Amino acid sequence: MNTPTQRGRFITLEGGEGAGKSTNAAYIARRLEASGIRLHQTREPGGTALGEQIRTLLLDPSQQTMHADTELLLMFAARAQHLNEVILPALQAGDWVLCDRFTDATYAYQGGGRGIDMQRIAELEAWVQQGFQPDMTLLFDLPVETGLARAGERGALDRFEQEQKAFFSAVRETYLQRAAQYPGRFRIIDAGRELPEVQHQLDKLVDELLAMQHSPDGGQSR
Ligand code: T5A
Repeated sequence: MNTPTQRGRFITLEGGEGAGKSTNAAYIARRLEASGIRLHQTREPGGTALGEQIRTLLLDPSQQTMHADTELLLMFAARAQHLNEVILPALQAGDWVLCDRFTDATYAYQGGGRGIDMQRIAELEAWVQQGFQPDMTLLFDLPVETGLARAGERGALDRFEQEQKAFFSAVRETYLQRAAQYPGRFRIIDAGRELPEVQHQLDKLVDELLAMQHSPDGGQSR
């Protein structure tokens, strides 16, 4: 008799600009894969051929007239494709998915940053995700100035990176509010520290993730 494949885990990385998500995604992935976990690394907006085209539009600094509602809908359009083409099939096959940003970023950037009504975001979330949520969200939290300085060292700024400090302060504040609202799902990392110290914090969280490997799927049935 075949044993049903256990659903994989969905882990998301969140935080402001230059928080170190991409740098540390590779670190987390190495540790999970070393424990025998089959892992898909992906990102939002993006993660599919269609989603990457939407990402190009969203980050293009020449798109100065993009309305906030258009931006919100494009985020969820890319997400619908990503969920149905990549994330849900991978989880159903028993693989894990490590995603650089997901819907918490929409609450933080389009809700906190742009000022879109959170209820409107929640309606789109319910429609696209039908209750589906990450199993764990690692929030890389750091002072806005530190993150922008790190991101700025890379050269040309994308459409979001060109925003003012007040925008990023609202993004950070919204992330922290969501972490307080969903303490079971969120873990906060002090990302303003030197890289070895950040990775020391991550080591404990990866141990916690590995402990989820053999636990029931927490009722996520999608
Ligand atoms: N967005 C996204 C929305 O508005 N709504 C949404 O719903 C979604 C999903 C995506 C943009 O889209 C927006 C948010 C974003 O603005 P992106 O390029 O993916 O664009 O943006 P980020 O995710 O912010 O990418 P960054 O590369 O800026 O940030 P990371 O990945 O957090 O940072 P990382 O790892 O590239 O590090 C940045 C630099 O800092 C150094 C690294 O070497 C690198 O040079 N660094 C450190 N330096 C010192 N100490 C440390 N501890 C360091 N950690 C990293």
